[in-house]
Amino acid sequence: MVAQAAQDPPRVIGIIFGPPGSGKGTQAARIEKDFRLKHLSTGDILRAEVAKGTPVGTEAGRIMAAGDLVPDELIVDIVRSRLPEAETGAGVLLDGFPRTLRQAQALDAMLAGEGHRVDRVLALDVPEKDLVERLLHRAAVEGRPDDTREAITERMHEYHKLTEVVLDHYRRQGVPVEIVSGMGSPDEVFERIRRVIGISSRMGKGGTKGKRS
Ligand code: B4P
Repeated sequence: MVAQAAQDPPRVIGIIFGPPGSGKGTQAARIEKDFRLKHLSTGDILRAEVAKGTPVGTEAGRIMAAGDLVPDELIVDIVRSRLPEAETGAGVLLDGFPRTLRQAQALDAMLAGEGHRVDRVLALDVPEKDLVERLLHRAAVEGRPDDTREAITERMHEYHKLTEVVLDHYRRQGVPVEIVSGMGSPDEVFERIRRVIGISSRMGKGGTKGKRS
C-alpha cells in the first residue's frame, strides 16, 4: 500500500511562511485537517527531539533556547529523511522550513530529484509588536524556553536577516506567493486562508503572485 502510494506524484508541495509567532503552526494544523495535507513542522520535530533527549535534541535545544536557527545541514537532513513519507499523501505543507536561502535551495534540489517543486507559498503577515505580545503570552501559558524576551528579539532578528529572503527566492521562480493577514482570531485568519486556497479545497490551484488577502 505504501509502496504503491509512493509511486504516485504528490498533489502539492505548499509552504506556510511567516515570522515567529505569526501563527504558522496554529493555521497549519487547520489546513492539514481541512485540505488533507501532511503537516511537516521542523519546530515540532526539533521540540520532540529535545523532549526525547536525543543527540540532535541536545544540540538543537541549546540553539533554539537562544533564539537562533539550528544549522542548515541538521535541518536539511531531518527534512530529507521525513519528506518521502509525507509525500505519499495528498500533499505536503511545510511549516518553519525553509528558513534560509540554503535550506530553500536544498529543498528545491530534493524535490527536483523527484520531478517536483514548491507549488505555493502562504505567508502570514503580523506586525512585530503583536508578534512579541503573542509570544510573551505563550511564554506565560506554555513556558517554551525560546519565548523569553531576549530569545524573541534574536528570533525576529534572524527572521529579517536570514528568512525573509526565502520569499523572494520563490517569487523569482514564479511560485505563487500569497500574503495573508495573520491578525484577528485564529478562525478569522483561517477563513482568509480558505478563501486564498480557493473553493477547490486543494492547494496548488490558481493563485496570484504576491497578492495580499
Ligand atoms: P517554530 O516552531 O517554527 O516556532 P514559531 O516561529 O514560534 O512558530 P509559529 O509561527 O508556528 O507560532 P504558533 O502558530 O505556535 O520554530 C521554533 C524554533 O525552532 C526556531 O526559533 C528555530 O530555533 C528552530 N527551527 C525550526 N525550524 C527551523 C529551520 N528550518 N531552520 C533552523 N532552525 C529552525 O503561534 C504562536 C503563538 O501565537 C501561539 O501561542 C498561538 O496560540 C498564538 N496565536 C496563533 N494565532 C493567533 C491569532 N490569530 N491571534 C492571537 N494569537 C495567536
